[in-house]
Amino acid sequence: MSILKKALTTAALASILLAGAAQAETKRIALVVKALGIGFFEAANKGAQEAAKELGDVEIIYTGPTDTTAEGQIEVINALIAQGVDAIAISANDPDAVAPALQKAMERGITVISWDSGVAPAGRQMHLNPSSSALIGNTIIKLAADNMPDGGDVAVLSATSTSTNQNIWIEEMTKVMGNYPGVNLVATVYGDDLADKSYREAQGLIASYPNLKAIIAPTTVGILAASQAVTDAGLIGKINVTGLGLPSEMAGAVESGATISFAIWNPIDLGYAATMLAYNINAGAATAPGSVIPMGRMGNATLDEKGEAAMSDPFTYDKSNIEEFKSIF
Ligand code: RAM
Repeated sequence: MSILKKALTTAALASILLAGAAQAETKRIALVVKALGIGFFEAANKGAQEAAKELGDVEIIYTGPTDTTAEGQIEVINALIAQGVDAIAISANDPDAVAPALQKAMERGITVISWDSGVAPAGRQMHLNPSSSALIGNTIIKLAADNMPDGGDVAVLSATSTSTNQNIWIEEMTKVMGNYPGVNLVATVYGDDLADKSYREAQGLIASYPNLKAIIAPTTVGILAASQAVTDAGLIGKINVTGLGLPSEMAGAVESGATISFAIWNPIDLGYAATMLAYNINAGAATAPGSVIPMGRMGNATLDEKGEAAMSDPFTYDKSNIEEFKSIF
């Protein structure tokens, strides 16, 4: 073999080996969402992709069931275990039902964290809350009460009845209802984060409670559907729809007056932070209470005694600022 040929062969071999090594080192992080087709999670995926790009050696698998069920998520988790992914970062439809499948994943060496909607501690290594749950609970009732000077009836339109995050926020909200003496919570209904079911549930509230002054929907799917139901019923100005929404989806409702104001944190940042945490835990970061785990441009997460951390405060949107944010998320 000529020297030149030998050099070429060696170079080719080396590049094949290098390519193989690079491939083996790529970390596959699955972002498991409550259901596909929800704008909030698509925005979170943008943040996850941004984190992957920044980290360089990460592939994001954005996945979830077609509707917001724990059964659907369990199927997804089992498929991810079979694929041998490196990490799973899940927003859970039920804190307990998905835990056994996630325990199986951890037994196989897969890093598991929850974000947005939590998993019971036994089923994950940590949980990232978007914000303080108490602050979110306070915010959603305040948004309604501040526009009800004479008090009156309010109802909650939530996501699923097993959704960890909405249930905690509603619980935190009811704890502070005493601060709003004239405001009565008359019902809590569930639209399952499905647009059509949420719309029908909002119609049901409107029909059942003629004195309703506000619908509080702590879900981006619910708030949009409720604002449409109120608009279609000709009740803008009578029933204010508030809660947690995306500026991109709620701009029309704010313009029409169906929604005076609503709140949310940045879902892109949340997906970015969850990805950074999954990556760093997979790389060996500790998850004992008190551990500090870096989240790239989002700073550090400090785990509390329940293995939870919070990202940032919710922000309120209304006519004065929605234009600025509706093209971002
Ligand atoms: C929906 C989902 C999500 C929640 C937001 C506010 O998109 O239920 O879990 O965080 O609303």
